[in-house]
Amino acid sequence: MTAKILSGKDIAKDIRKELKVEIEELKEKHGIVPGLAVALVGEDPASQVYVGAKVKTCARLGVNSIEKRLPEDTSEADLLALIDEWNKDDQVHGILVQLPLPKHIDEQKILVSIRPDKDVDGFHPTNVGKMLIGKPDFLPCTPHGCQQILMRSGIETEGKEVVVVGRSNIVGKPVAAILVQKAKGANATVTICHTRTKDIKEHTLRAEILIAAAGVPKFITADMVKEGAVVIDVGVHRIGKTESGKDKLCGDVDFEAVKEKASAITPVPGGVGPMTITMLMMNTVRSAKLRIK
Ligand code: L34
Repeated sequence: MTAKILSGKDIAKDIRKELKVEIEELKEKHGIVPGLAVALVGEDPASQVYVGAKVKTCARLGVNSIEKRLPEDTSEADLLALIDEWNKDDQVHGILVQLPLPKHIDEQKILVSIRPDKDVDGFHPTNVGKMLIGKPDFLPCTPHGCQQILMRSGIETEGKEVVVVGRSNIVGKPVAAILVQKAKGANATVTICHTRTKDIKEHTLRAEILIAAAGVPKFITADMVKEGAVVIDVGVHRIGKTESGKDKLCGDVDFEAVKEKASAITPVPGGVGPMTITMLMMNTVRSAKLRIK
C-alpha cells in the first residue's frame, strides 16, 4: 500500500479562507481587528523561521501583529515587563512567547505571566486545565492542528487505538489529552510512549493512528508501523542543505519507508507545521471574538 498524503498545507489553506471571512466580519460589524504580539528571545534559526511565518500569516489574513525580537541575554525581568505591557494593551488579543527560551529564563514563570484570556498558545496552567476537563478556551496549536488534519481528512478517531510517541508539554501530553476527550474528533483509546517505555515497538505496532512527537529525526521506522495505520509526523528537523541552498527537512518518521506501509501520512514539510500556524490564527481570532461579549 502507498499511503495517501495528508497535506496540512492544503487543509491550513482551507481554514485560513474561513478565518479571513470571520476577520472581515469582525472588522465590519464590531470594528475589531485581531492583534497578535510575538516575542522571540535569541537567535535560534528555526525559531526565526517559525516566528517569521507567523507574522507573515497575520499580514495575509488582516491580523495586526507586533513582533519583538530580543537579544539572547535579555533578563527574565525585562521579558516579564514586556508581557505585562501586552497584557494591558487592548489592541493585543493574543500573546505568544516563542519557545525554547534561553536557559537563564524560567519558562514556567514566563508562561504563567501571560493573561489566560490572551494565551493563544494554550500553555498557561489555567488553559491546560480547561483543556483537560474538556472545556477549552484555547487549544494548543500543534496538537489542535493534528486533530484538525484527522477530522478534515475524514479519519475517524472514535474507538481507535491512538499511540503518541513523546510526552512534551507542547505536543505529546496535550495531543493525548485532546484525543481522549468525550467529544467529536476524539473518543480515542490513547497510549503515550516515552523514553522510559520498555518496548515502544510493542505499542506502536498496535496503533491505528500513530502520532510521532519524539523529537528525534526518523525515529519511527517501517517495522514499528502497523499495516494501514494513519501516521501523523510532528517532528521538524534540519538535516543539511538542498542543492539550491535551502534547508533540508525531515520529521520524526522515516517517511519514504513508512509511506509504503501506512494508509495515510503527513509529510514534512507541508504537514503539521503549517497547521500549527493556522491554529494560532484561529485562537487569535477567537480571543478577539471573546472580547465582544
Ligand atoms: N510558544 N513556541 C511557542 N508556540 C509554538 O506553537 C511553537 N512551535 C514549536 C516551537 N516553539 C513554539 C511552533 O510554532 C514548533 N512550531 C512550528 C511552527 C511552524 C512550523 C514548524 C514548527 C512550520 O511552519 N514548518 C514548516 C517548515 C518551515 C521550515 O522549517 O522551513 C513545515 O512545512 O513543516
